[in-house]
Amino acid sequence: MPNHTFAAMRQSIIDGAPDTASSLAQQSLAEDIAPIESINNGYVLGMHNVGEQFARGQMFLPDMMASAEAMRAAMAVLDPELRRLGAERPMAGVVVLGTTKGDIHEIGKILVGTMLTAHRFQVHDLGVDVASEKFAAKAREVKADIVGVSALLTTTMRNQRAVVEALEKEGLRARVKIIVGGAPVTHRWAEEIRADGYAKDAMNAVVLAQELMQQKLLSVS
Ligand code: B12
Repeated sequence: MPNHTFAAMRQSIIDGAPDTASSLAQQSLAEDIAPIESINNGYVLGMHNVGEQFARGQMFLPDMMASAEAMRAAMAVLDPELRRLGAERPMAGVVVLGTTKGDIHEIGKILVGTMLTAHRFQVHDLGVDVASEKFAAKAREVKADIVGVSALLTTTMRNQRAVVEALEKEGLRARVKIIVGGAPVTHRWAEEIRADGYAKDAMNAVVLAQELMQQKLLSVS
């Protein structure tokens, strides 16, 4: 796809223009562009720009909400295609995913879920503002291999630790791997809270999940 189309995708997010974001996504599918290319080279770059402008005080909350809406409009078009690409093959593992308590950021988490699904994981998305006990209960119910916890605020990161503790308390920690992510999260933080891994974006989350499944299989055999 020509670079100017990726640039237009990026701009549609900055402008908070859902209709443009959506029609560019439709156009990209018609042109056989892999959805992940449009996400990584177009839309997500727009989201990064919005975050930077917000941090500098050049954009305000309503702008950020409009951008999130545009991102959702694009994802609504691309998501079914990503899922279709992953649905036709056997399952790679079971993942429970959610955003921590007190945090309503969902775009990155949805993207991680979509990419995992596209790579044959069965994903149970608990949504946003999820209590740690709920992560643990769902992990037990669906016999999860992996629990993924997203946090976008420095104030809600500590709730990722609460999820680790909830799984420990439920006696699930030995068989469930925990992965964490979100803009303020780091490798170091993951280690500190005794999670099993951190990934900086959705593609790396897939690689991490695949590695952890490998480890799980080796430890069983
Ligand atoms: C969009 C947005 C919003 C939207 C969210 C809409 C929605 N439905 O999700 C709205 C407008 C609601 C919002 C609200 C707020 N926001 Co806001 N928001 C953002 C923004 C601009 C983009 C986030 C985003 O969607 N990024 C795009 C996705 C694709 O990236 P991502 O989320 O980082 O996810 C990727 C990786 O992190 C990783 N990942 C994510 N989750 C996981 C999970 C796992 C398991 C793994 C492995 C990986 C992984 O993979 C993802 C895909 O590649 C960020 C800026 C930024 N730089 O992050 C601010 C930002 C996160 N928000 C911020 C703030 C302050 C707020 C508010 C407190 C503002 C306010 N005054 O009310 C509220 C908080 C509301 C709440 N209680 O949660 C600050 C946080 C500062 C801080 N250090 O804590 C930021 C950093 C902006 C800034 N620069 O100041 N926000």
